[in-house]
Amino acid sequence: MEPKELLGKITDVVRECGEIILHAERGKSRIDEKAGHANFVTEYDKRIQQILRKSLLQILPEAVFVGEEEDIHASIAKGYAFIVDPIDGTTNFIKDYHMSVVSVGLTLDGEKYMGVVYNPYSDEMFTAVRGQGACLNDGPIHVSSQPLSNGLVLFGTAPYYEELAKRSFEMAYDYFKKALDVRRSGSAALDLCSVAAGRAELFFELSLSPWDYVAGALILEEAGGKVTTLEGGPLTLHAGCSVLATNGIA
Ligand code: 2AM
Ligand code: CA
Repeated sequence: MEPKELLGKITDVVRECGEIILHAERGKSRIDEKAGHANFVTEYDKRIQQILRKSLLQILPEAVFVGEEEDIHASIAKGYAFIVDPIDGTTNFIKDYHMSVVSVGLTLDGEKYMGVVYNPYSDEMFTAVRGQGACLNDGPIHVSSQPLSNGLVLFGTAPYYEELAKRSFEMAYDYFKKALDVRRSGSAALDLCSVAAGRAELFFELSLSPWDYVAGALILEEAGGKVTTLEGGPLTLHAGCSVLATNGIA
């Protein structure tokens, strides 16, 4: 299938899932706590993941499917693999904070190939195909050319690993002193897209999972940004790692 056709089919599915987030019946969503501090899952996370699994595998039946709400350890080294977060920003969703996205990454032979991140609250569809640039809705996007001193720093607090909290806030304080200000959205996928769209200059979080960053990392790279672990190595796509994303200058 042509990349453009494939991307179109994926964005159609993701948009439908965004509608479910928008029209979720507040209060009817049963909340379960997963392992770790502030690590929640709702019926909607599970329901949207089921829809994504069914619809995405209809588009590419040969693909492996890895989703946040299932403990799947399938190999992504060969062929296509969808790496999916049905709701990135689940705590925001529970609080009705309007800062949650659907994130679908597609890898090919273990490399990032396509990324789709949809914010239903703002109706913003971020997309990228490897080697073809990144888009927001129908237009191309590019990272900013601002230095850190004139930049916004986004960060995640890795809230389910309490032992990382102190270091997260120390780093945030260091960046706060060097940059214009800091922000914390609660969705790593959205933060990566915000740097990609030139709305912020840097994002970091000490521990994330592949479904939080595969799609957003490709979108950022295709928008001209740079993303590595905090140590400067490549992000791992089969297992979690830390994330440091910049516009390439900050
Ligand atoms: P979520 O909303 O899909 O759970 C918040 O700091 C960021 O970390 C969000 O993108 C959040 O995704 C993600 N996150 C939540 N729980 C996590 C976990 N157990 N491991 C890694 N990342 C997680
Ligand atoms: Ca999630």
